[in-house]
Amino acid sequence: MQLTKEEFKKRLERKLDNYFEEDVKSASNSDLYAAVSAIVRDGYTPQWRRIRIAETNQKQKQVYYFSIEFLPGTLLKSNLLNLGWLKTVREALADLHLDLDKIAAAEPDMALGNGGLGRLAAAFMDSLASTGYTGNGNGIRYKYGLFKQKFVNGYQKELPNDWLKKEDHWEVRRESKSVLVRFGGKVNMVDDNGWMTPQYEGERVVRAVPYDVAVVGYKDGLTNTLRLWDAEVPPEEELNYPTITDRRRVEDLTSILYPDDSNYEGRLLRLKQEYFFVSAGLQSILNYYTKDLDNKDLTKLPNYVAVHINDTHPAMAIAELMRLLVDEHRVDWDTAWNITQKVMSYTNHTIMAEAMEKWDVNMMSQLLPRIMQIITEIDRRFCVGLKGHVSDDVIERTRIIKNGQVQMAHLAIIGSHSINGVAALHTQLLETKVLKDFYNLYPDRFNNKTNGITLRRWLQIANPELSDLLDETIGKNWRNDSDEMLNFEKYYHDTKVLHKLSDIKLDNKKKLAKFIKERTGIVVDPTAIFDVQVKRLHAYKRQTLKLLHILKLYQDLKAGIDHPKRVVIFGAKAAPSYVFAKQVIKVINETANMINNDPDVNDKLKVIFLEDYDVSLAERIIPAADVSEQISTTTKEASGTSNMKLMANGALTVATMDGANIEIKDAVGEDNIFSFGLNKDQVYKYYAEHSYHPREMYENDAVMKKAVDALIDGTIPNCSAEGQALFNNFLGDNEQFLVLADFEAYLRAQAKIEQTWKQKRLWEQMSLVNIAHSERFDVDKTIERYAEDIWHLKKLEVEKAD
Ligand code: 26V
Repeated sequence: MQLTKEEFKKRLERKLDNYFEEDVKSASNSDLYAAVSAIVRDGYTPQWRRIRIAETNQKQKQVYYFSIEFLPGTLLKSNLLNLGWLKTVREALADLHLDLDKIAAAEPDMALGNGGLGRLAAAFMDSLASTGYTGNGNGIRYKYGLFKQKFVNGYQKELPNDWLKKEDHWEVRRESKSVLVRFGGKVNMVDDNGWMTPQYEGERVVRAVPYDVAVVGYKDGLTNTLRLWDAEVPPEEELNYPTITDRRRVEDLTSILYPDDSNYEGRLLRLKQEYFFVSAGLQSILNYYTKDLDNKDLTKLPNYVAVHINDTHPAMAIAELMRLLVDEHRVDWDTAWNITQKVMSYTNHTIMAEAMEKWDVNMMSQLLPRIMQIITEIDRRFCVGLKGHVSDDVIERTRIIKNGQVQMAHLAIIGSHSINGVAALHTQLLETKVLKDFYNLYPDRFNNKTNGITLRRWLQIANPELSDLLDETIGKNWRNDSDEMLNFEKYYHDTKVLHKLSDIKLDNKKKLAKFIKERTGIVVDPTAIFDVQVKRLHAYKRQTLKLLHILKLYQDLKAGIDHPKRVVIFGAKAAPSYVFAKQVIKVINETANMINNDPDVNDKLKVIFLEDYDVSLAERIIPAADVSEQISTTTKEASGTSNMKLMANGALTVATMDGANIEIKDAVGEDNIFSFGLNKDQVYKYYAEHSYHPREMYENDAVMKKAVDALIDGTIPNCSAEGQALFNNFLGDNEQFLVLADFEAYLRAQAKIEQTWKQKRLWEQMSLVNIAHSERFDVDKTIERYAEDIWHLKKLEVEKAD
């Protein structure tokens, strides 16, 4: 659909007049945002409808991506880009003396996710639409997104993120698609004409109302749907919810996103949330299948429907589909199980034992009595099926219900035809360590799908200057076909291109420096190394290792040992209940304060911890990064995705050989990455032999000792308790993340970074190689592999509108 500048201006005037009785000169950025987003909506709505009709007519198989988190960030610019309007609109606004970036900044981030897992789900949505597959998201419309982070005296404080305050401009409430979800009560099985049917007594009924968000594919892509469910009191049940407290309890179901992505907590509300969106999603799929597609033969369901379980949070989908098939559609158990396994597939996103979901049998029985019965039956049949074929030990280790708990990962694996990890190493560790027993049982179900990122957002939108340089050198088609980015490597010796690359980076750094000044009051030098670590705060991600490096640099500078100028930039939220992570934030903030105000350091080193890291902030930081910190303890980071975004923007990676870092190294070659640290075998050896004795390392390494002692010897003001906590943690024999074991190697890698930085041309060349090879992590490639290997999808054929 073409849009000219003049046409856009006309529409803008009309919208402003209709909505706000304002004109272009008087309207606020927030008014302008509302008007421009309305024009965008008008732009995609006809196509959205047309595609839904085409889907129903062609009866192509569709995937439904079930995820308890979706983290799209803002949508205005990405919808403009995907409609092919971004440039026109930017220019038209500029003609009117308006700045698209300022208008777009009025959009609140849709932060319905914690980190990697939620962001990946959003990237998959964008990619399915862009590559032409019919893929629907199914999730929860949280009233409050991930908390807003503030620092008060260096401590993290959490504030509610009321993103719906100003109403969301993209969602459409689809009341007609509402369904009912039942909780609690008692269930009795009664014989109804020979079919054992559940009869419910005293259950609570909640109405699930979908809010649909259009997912606009790039250029000639599809317009798909992200369906987010809200909980309401059903109008016909109002008498059962007489008090405000009763009603609030229903609405609370979808009010908050759990802000923890590290520790499993068996909270009833979370279990309710999981069942709520799973049941609503599956009911809506079956309604579509039996009514819109008019298909009564449920054995054919796997030819039309794939349901993907994003981590274990939606794993109850397996039991709920069984319930719907057996109880409501009267399909016999074996047939229903066959259908379920063919429909379901599951991705694992973490190997951290403490994040593995296990629900208490009693809790589940009370909240979801019929689901618990079904899971018990699945478990029983699983054990019976294996008896005599494998040892009883294996059965005990793999069964779903153990020690009064339901192991959600086991349910997900047993009920799916595909189980994948998110990077080669991660999948390998699932197969050989964490899920070894299952791998022995079902080797064919396991496969790897390395994560990807949407280059549309992280290059085209976040870094338009670099995108233009790619256009000028390799031509524009990389925007449709990322393979072509490899041609950028041909400019390895092209001085002009290398200069341009460094000019673009400097320009992005100036913009970030300005932003840092506005936000923090701190002045940073854009010519310094911008050294970036952006990700959730976790012990395993080792922001602490970076902290020790900072302390070492500081001590050097104080002692007159010179280093190239460096600005270390952190962005990280800690789960509100994660004490250690919050202590790390406090110590980093106090360290930053000390260094940034020490005249001896003479601006050679600055430490900036930006508040409230989210997708929008990532879009500012990542294009300005020189160094990408990917320093998790090897074996702990399933994949990582900020590593890919930073690489695509020309940052050089300093990395342990963990997660997708290994694949980055494979792509760019040893010489274009700074790799360091323990390998997986060394890490496992420490664990197996209990041979990690950090105190010895500390006693025997004067440099390490000095850096670590800074935590407790009064060097860093105002954080003696937190400093002591970190100190004790590092020196304990049971410190799992082996921070001190990697310290020396990390310093060496950083020294190499400094040397390379001094060779400007080499740095630019390495940066260029990284940009060129980021094509490997284009999410569209990841999606093609899911579509082909797991979901078995074909592309939808749509006629062009004009
Ligand atoms: C786990 C849990 C467990 C306790 C309950 C709350 C909760 C909420 C979310 C999660 C999922 C965390 C897992 C996660 O985000 N994993 C990240 O997934 C990325 C995408 O695959 C991957 O790049 C990161 O390496 C991985 O840490």
